[in-house]
Amino acid sequence: MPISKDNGKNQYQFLILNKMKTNIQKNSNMMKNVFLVLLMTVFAVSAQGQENKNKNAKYTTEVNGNCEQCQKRIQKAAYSVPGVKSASWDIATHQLSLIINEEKCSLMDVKKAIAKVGHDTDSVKSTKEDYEKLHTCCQYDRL
Ligand SMILES: [Cu+2]
Repeated sequence: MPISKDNGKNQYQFLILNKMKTNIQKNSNMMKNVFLVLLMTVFAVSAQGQENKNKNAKYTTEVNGNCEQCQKRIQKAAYSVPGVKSASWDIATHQLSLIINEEKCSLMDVKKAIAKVGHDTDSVKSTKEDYEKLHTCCQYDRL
């Protein structure tokens, strides 16, 4: 009889140990799940960040200027900005057509570079000094 009594006690201990084991397993599974969810969130956020950036964003924007020399100067300034793939300024319409990689630059960066060489854009204007550095034939009428 004492044997079976011991057996009963051992079985009980065994059951408790097993329950503890499953609890530990459940907890580590839960930790794995929490980790996976965190990982997926990080991926989702970084993927979204890149989705918003267009590698071939097209823009048309107004830039003031006069002649062929202005055209060269404006286009050269635009191409000096990393990420500018195409820049073409029309003498007659004053429209600058751009294709830019928005992972590397923004339209604002291009406008700043153009204003720096003396040409006013719709939102970024040249300083008086930068404008006056232009050849007199290139000094367009400022609005
Ligand atoms: Cu000019």
